[in-house]
Amino acid sequence: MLKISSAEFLQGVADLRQLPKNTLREILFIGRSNVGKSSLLNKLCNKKNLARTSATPGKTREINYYIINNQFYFVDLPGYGYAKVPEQMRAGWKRLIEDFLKRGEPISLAMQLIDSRQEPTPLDLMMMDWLEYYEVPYILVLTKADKMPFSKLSKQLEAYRERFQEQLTEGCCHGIVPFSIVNGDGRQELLRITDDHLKSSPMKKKEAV
Ligand SMILES: Nc1nc2c(ncn2[C@@H]2O[C@H](COP(=O)(O)OP(=O)(O)OP(=O)(O)O)[C@@H](O)[C@H]2O)c(=O)[nH]1
Ligand SMILES: [Mg+2]
Repeated sequence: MLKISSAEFLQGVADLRQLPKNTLREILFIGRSNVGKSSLLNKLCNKKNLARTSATPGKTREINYYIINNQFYFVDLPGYGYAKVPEQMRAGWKRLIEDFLKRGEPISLAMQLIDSRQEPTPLDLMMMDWLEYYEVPYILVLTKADKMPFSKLSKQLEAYRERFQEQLTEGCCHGIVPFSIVNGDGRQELLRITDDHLKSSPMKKKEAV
């Protein structure tokens, strides 16, 4: 089980030239604005105000790097699908995220967040296509699970499993996990999956010259 003993904000990145110099394994948090990315990151670290959360969508504009246990990064990606964002900025976002995913090696796992009460949006599906295309291992996290009665949540989980069966069996999807910051559901499982992926995808050491 992964134990998080330290978590610190490192830097915000608006441009890939600003990526941290120290290349470490990355766990990504992806999803539309307001889906609960920053909340999930805080809950995993058990730190209330590590990542800024907000009831106003579109607050996280940059790719935010957090260093965990001085060993790997949690990376909070800017949320998408916020209606008030101008078209030009949206194009910039697409380019940034696609270039970001293309880097391949440092990315151990992406958590693709979707509100448990909703169907995936066209942008969620596009993101999942990108993750498959660039062969990034990912899991679907169904957020705000506390807002659904248990029976409905089970049905929704089943529906997601059926819908994404191909991604689960032949693609890069490694699981679908309901999650809630209110009761902590899913936290242990996400920490376990994170740990597995960090262990199974060690960074290739640079050849000594
Ligand atoms: N009930 C409930 N509310 C949640 C949960 N997760 C997040 N929220 C709320 O949803 C709102 C948005 O959460 P954030 O974590 O800021 O969302 P985000 O995805 O980081 O949003 P952006 O930074 O705008 O992309 C906040 O008001 C949170 O308190 C959850 O599991 N349960
Ligand atoms: Mg956020």
